[in-house]
Amino acid sequence: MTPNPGPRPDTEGGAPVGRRLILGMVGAGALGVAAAPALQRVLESFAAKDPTGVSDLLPNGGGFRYYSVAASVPHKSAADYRLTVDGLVDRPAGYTLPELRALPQTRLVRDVQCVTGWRVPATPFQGVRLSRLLDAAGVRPSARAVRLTCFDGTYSESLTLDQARRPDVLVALKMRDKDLAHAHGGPVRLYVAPMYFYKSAKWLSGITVTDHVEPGYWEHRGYDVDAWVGRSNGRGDAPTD
Ligand SMILES: Nc1nc2c(c(=O)[nH]1)N[C@H]1C(S)=C(S)[C@@H](COP(=O)(O)O)O[C@H]1N2
Ligand SMILES: [Mo]
Repeated sequence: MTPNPGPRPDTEGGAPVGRRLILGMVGAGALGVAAAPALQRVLESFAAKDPTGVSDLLPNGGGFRYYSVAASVPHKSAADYRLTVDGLVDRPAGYTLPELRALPQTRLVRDVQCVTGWRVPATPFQGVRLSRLLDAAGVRPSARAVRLTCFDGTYSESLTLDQARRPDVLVALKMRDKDLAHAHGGPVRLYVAPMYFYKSAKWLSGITVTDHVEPGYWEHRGYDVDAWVGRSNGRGDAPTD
């Protein structure tokens, strides 16, 4: 088993947009930049532990934190969203949102875990198995890995082909039984249930089959490519189609 990498310094929200958003939520922008990190930690620990459910009323409530390494991210609708599948495949493809919605959907309920320590229990995600899109594309024998790219223009992720073919890895269209909101990577994000949440690339736009693992954004910065959360996560109830 790959060693659990454990909690990391909270650098993922380092993009100023994350802090601006949280400050904006409580109307505390006037406190200034110096106070922002400390205030963010207080708000985050409140949101993570909140027994009252009040944080569910916040725009990114319910324990989730908004992360984006890109300063701004375009909005894509059913009219202009495309997911391309290319690389070492026999049949490259481009899927529209209606086409993805028309494919068989898989719903999983697992705990979300970020390496910086926050966790959201029992969160439903739903979408198309990545393995289905890979099978439709016809993966060539020389293929070993998958590279995921995002329409934020910055983030990327990677999986080995074996990881990508797991039944608990989805091209997700819904979270908590609602269409994925833009803040959570909508209209389409990757959802890698058994791994730390950084593997779940938001604003997914490309799936490229490769002959070796190309480390993703955070992996270039020291995170593990194999990001298994632990034995118990992702080994629970069987997925339902
Ligand atoms: N495109 C993109 N995807 C991303 C990230 C990001 O910055 N950009 N952050 C990752 C990390 S570290 C986490 S914990 C989750 C956060 O998802 P959320 O914003 O829906 O809570 O998204 C992951 N996917
Ligand atoms: Mo994360």
